[in-house]
Amino acid sequence: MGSEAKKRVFSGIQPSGDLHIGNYFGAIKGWVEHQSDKENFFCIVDLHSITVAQDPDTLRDQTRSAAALLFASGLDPSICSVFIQSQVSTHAECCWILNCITPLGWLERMTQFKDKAGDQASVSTGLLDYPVLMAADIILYSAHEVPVGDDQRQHVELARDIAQRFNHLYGETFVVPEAVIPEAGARVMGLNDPNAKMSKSFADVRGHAVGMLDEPKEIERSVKRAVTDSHGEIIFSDDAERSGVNNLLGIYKAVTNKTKSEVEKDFRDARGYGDLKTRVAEVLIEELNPIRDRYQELIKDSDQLDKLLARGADRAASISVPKLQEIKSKVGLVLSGGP
Ligand code: AQP
Repeated sequence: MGSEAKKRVFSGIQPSGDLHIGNYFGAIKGWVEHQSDKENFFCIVDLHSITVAQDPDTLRDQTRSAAALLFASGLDPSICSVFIQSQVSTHAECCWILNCITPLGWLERMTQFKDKAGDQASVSTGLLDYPVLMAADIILYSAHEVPVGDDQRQHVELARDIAQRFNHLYGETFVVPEAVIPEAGARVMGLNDPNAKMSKSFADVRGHAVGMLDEPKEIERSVKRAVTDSHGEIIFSDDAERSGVNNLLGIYKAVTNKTKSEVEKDFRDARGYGDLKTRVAEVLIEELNPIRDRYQELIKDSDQLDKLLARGADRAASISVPKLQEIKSKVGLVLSGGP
């Protein structure tokens, strides 16, 4: 198959904290597995991160760390464009134009906005506008597919609505993207609260998340502390009371790529939840050890990391700059150096 026939993929990750196994199984692992058969753009979305308060030095470190982790997880810079969102200015410019055709009500309905805004006294306009910037990220690249965890499904739906509205107002301009949600790992829940999604924002809460860079001892400790129940049976279940065990089985399934019945078979002779937790910790350690080792190498060589990111940003600009010119022209803006 020639590269022209390959489907284009765009996805992003916020450098808003330490990346965890939810980010890995919900997004990164799938990006790596399918990178050869697609044309890929993966973006560290630092502009999205500043929709909530960030310490500037910490944000810079986390942005570089997220980039190194993507490469360490197996993204190959010769076939994927990995770049930092704020280094390609088309994203913010396109977002402004899309803001002007997006009804406010569409944004006020977003559940992630409602969850994050919660009962905070002051919420930034950026937090409300988050999904429009995400729509700009995706449709600037004419991406067909957006591989994300289940929590981002509603935002991709909104990107589709915005693309369709623009096409309707100004003529065919954007590809209408599709969300691609993995079957296993689509929603990894907090180990301390299996009814809430594992999230970077709670990563400092003891026992909430397994970080992608956690040492084996920490992984064991977090998994051993995971909330379970008193039923004792190690099977998948939709029962909310059993969501802790379900989450641990889901993590095991995401690591091993086994079917549900194969996973349940693996635990048929287990002696209680102690055995389940030991095995889940073991497979996680096996999966994350080589990633952590490669990360340590990459993060040491900051010149090389900057070069890889500059290469990704150049490739991204080569697609998104002409697309932004087309958008500007369609809405009636005067282009510099042309009609
Ligand atoms: N718990 C999760 N289970 C499965 N997938 C998840 N993702 C995030 N959490 C889980 C997926 O990871 C990708 C990158 O997410 P993001 O960084 O853009 O933002 P997020 O979804 O808001 O992630 P967090 O960890 O909850 O960060 P904060 O706390 O900063 O908001 C996405 O594909 C997402 O679906």
